[in-house]
Amino acid sequence: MGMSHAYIALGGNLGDVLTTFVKARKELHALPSIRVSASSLLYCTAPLGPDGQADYLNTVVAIETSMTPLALLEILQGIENRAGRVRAERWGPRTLDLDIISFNDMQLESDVLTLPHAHMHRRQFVLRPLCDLDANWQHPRLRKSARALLNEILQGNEKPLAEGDAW
Ligand code: A4P
Ligand code: MG
Repeated sequence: MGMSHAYIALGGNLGDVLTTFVKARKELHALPSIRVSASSLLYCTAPLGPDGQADYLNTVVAIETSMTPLALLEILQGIENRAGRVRAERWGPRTLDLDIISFNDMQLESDVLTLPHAHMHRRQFVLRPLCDLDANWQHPRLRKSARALLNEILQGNEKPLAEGDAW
């Protein structure tokens, strides 16, 4: 059985987000086809998108899986739904968002799945936790490391995230 390596970003800004993250990580790890191998620190981040929403919590976990990317996406959507996710406005508040950041060094652009995640290289709330886990991770299309992508954002004068916490 071939094992793949993937990074999953967790985000949320509604309800008890930390408890939701802990539950989601447990649900993932409990699946026979997924092993959660590492968790980054947990960051409190200013909302990107419509004004007036609460700050987000963001983190990234590393997994080993025997699943295909599409099967993994379905599993993640099931976990989001059980966490009370309601899809309303784009980039609006949510209890739990689970995005596949990368899957091996696969490059994919389909209606349902883009790999690596289409916006990951422009988001500190993804790159900073990813750097906790592997700053040398290479974006397969941009051919730049997570650290280099994060440095580009910081050089554009975006305020660095506050220190993260273990969870
Ligand atoms: N989809 C395509 N590629 C992927 C992928 N790599 N991983 C499709 C997961 N899903 C992927 O997502 C819409 C569709 O994207 C899915 O049906 C899937 O087929 P969604 O989760 O239903 O809707 P969404 O979350 O509103 O859209 P999206 O694009 O995931 O939103 P974003 O871009 O993730 O933005 N601010 C802070 N500080 N922190 C955050 O985490 N998150 C968002 C959500 C906005 N602002 C934020 C944060
Ligand atoms: Mg999403």
